[in-house]
Amino acid sequence: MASGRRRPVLLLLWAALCVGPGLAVDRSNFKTCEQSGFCRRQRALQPGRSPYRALLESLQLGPDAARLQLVNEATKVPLLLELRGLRGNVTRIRITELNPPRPRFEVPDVLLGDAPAERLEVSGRDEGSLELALGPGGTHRLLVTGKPFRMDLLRGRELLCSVNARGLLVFEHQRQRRQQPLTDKLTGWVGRAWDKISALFHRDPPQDAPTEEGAAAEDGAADTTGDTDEKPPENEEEPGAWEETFKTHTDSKPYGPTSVGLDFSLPGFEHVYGIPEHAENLRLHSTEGGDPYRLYNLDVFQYELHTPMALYGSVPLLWAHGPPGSLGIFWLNAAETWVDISSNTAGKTLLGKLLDYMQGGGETPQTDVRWMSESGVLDAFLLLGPAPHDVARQYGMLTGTQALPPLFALGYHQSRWNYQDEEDVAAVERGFDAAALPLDVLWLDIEHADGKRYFTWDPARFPRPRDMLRRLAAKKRKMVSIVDPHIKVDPGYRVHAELSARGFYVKTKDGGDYEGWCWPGSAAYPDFTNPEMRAWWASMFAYDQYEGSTETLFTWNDMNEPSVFSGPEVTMHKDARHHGGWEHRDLHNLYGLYVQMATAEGQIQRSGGRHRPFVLSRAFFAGSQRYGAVWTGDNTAEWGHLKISIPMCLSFGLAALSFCGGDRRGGFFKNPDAELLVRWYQAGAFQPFFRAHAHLDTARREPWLFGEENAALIRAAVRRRYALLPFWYTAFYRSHRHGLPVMRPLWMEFPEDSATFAIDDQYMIDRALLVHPVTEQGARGVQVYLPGKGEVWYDTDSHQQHPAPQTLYVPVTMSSVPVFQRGGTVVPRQERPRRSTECMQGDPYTLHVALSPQGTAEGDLFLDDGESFAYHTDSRYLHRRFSFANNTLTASSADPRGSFPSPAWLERVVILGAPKPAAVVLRPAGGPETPLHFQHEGPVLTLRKPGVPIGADWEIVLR
Ligand code: NBV
Repeated sequence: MASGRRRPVLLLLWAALCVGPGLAVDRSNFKTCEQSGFCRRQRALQPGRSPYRALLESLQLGPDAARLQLVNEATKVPLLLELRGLRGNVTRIRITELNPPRPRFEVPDVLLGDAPAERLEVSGRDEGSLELALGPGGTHRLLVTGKPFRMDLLRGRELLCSVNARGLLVFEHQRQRRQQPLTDKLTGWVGRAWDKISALFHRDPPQDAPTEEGAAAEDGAADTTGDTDEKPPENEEEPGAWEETFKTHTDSKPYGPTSVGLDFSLPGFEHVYGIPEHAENLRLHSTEGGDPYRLYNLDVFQYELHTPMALYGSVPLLWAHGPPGSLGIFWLNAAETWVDISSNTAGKTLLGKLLDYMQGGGETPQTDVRWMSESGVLDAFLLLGPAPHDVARQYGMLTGTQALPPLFALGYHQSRWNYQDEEDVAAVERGFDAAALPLDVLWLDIEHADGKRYFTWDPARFPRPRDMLRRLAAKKRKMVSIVDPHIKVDPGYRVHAELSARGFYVKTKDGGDYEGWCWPGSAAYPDFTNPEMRAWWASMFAYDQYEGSTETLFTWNDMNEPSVFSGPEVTMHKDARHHGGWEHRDLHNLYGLYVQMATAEGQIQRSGGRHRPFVLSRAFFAGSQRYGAVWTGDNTAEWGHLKISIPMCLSFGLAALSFCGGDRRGGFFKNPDAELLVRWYQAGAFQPFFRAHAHLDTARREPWLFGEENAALIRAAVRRRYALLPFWYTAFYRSHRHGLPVMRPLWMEFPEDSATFAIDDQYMIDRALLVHPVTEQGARGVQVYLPGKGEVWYDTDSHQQHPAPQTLYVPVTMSSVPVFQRGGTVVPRQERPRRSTECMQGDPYTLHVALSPQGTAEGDLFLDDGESFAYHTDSRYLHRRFSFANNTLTASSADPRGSFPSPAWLERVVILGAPKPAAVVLRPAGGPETPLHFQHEGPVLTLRKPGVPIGADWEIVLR
């Protein structure tokens, strides 16, 4: 077939472009704020007096909201301000046009439903302002000032957040187009002519065109950025307001300028976090003097570190944390968005701050955040905490929590672009068995499909997919195949024929099917925003539709930003049309979420609603946590990329995306050396999604290819992961139930310890383990900060006890991954090495009890069948609690609603920090007391074979 013939040319091109030194993003493919019309317009507006006035006399108090009008004193256009106090300490601020000539886009399918609102009461009023009481018993107050419009949110007497205090509210109302400047006409004409030429070109492309870089290089050849900095005369529109060009692409903007923006001032807060996805430190930097952080889902080839550039996914949730507590700002807008951050302490050294303090306190630290979005309404939620766990719960209440993954998905995944054929798959699997390495899932990338026609198999390489899946399933292993959302335009391809016949593709502004260039060549893009299309897509996962699939085949959605090689910034034209007539501009950041949603739904349906899905997605938005896992995209085999995977996953976690990981095992691009590979495995084993993946042109790198010594180090890392699976699974259950991230910044657990606020090379898993992976080449030791005044930590290798707080130097060898268990916690483990997670079902448990200085500990264990929804629909689960106090370890039910007939039993209890007892006895509930064998060595007391069922109640007493 055509793409088959082209393959050698493509491969050569890839090889030339992708290997070798000096890989770097081509920044010219992506807009800066200056090149993005609305960002430039908004940023040109300096802080000052806001032109907006709140008409206080227009206030109407309804049962769910307070409504009042705002008016722009320059344009006289009225806006509607709606204020809601949502149950659970959340304030919602919504601003839209009072009389919109055309409805503006409001983000659907992200909020779980209308969160119950509390009635707001007027608690004070004078000529220029009014005060609304919020929260139970009026704990919070919202002071609305009329002229200029401003809002101050107070908790008691403490000011938490001011809105529009810097006067940066922008609401570009819909309008009639005024006189068009000649420059615009000319650039528009050139752009449209070029679009027509390139449309022709893309219908009949040259043989070697379909690469992302190819598209990029082609773009670079004709850079015709049309916007200028000239200020338009009064009666003309700002250049670019009604039509914008970027490189060779024209964005016809039939509705003109429609952007929205607002500033939030956060007194007392010096540290802000969140707004993934950026290849950045956890703590966000001031954007003064540079570009704002950008949220616009993009396929960024060979991304760089430490830039505010957009990446594959976006969650417009920002966290502030500091002495006032924690606070979140959730900006619900799916259009291109930029976020500016400034602070009065930015750039000041610690010494500078200290001097300020000594000279009378200096200024109160303050961070200012400014959001700017291209279209839609202004809809912001203030999550008022006050503790970090509260903010996480509040966000979970609004957008949902992490879907509980099937247990296998927490095991180890082996991927590569590409495993060549069925024999290659079998050989790799045999390799894992021979090397005694656990493995749960093997992955197939785009080459497995017939000419990149997803939902099919290459007949020569994968002639018997069902048999292949059955062979894997017999070993209790699964497979994931890739299903991308770009669909090959080929009338003989059933998926395309149906999508086009049903009118399910995204349309161009002129009403035809939108086509772009992607892996299969000319491709069209299903309109995932259309619920009917999503239902159809979901039906494609039925076993008789997706031929060759079985219940052990799961899905990977890649390129769903969506990636369009021939489109502006390698994505879809903003003036493309979706269901309901909405422009792509309005909902760009939602597209990827919908792809994952429809795919997950398909997997659920194919099992008759019984089984939990597993779908990995590259693009995401707020709410994506409900549909599966995400990863950090195409990283590079460099130490910096290994290091950045920690803060990236931490900021995903803050956005409720707990199921996150970077491409493990050495990075996607380039070839890692053995040291980097081993360190990557060790770090990956302690991150939620644990997958090895590699680019097509990299050398094969299955662990056994690096010699026995390195294979042994990797084996140890992977086995360590498997031993901790009960702990991971329980953490995921907590994340699912309560919205708490699995992988957490230290400050989430130690919110008062300011030494933790900027740490992002170590983190907590749930509340019990502190991990500091080795991410430096040639490291001989790492500095680990152990937080918590009056607490203790136990090194999980040496079991040595360390008091906190302190910074501890931990010497490391190639086998070390510094992990500490917090005193006062219990960690459940399953310590028998097995082939896969399914083989561990029913295996006995070991409890690691780490005592606090007070001699206490608490922990839990969640278990179920690991695959179905029965935990939810039929309460088929066990949630056990273990607590240690007064020399007694007690097992009880953490949730008596659940029951599950697990054959598993308790094999061992390891107690850290206990003095040597004279005797140890087991008291099963209702049974006779029996003595237990024990061993006491150094700080470790080991109790052998309590032998009680894991679901039973019992006590173990140390005498
Ligand atoms: O499908 C091929 C790759 C995939 O291996 C990778 O993980 C994705 O992030 N895909 C991107 C497309 C091409 C990348 C250069």
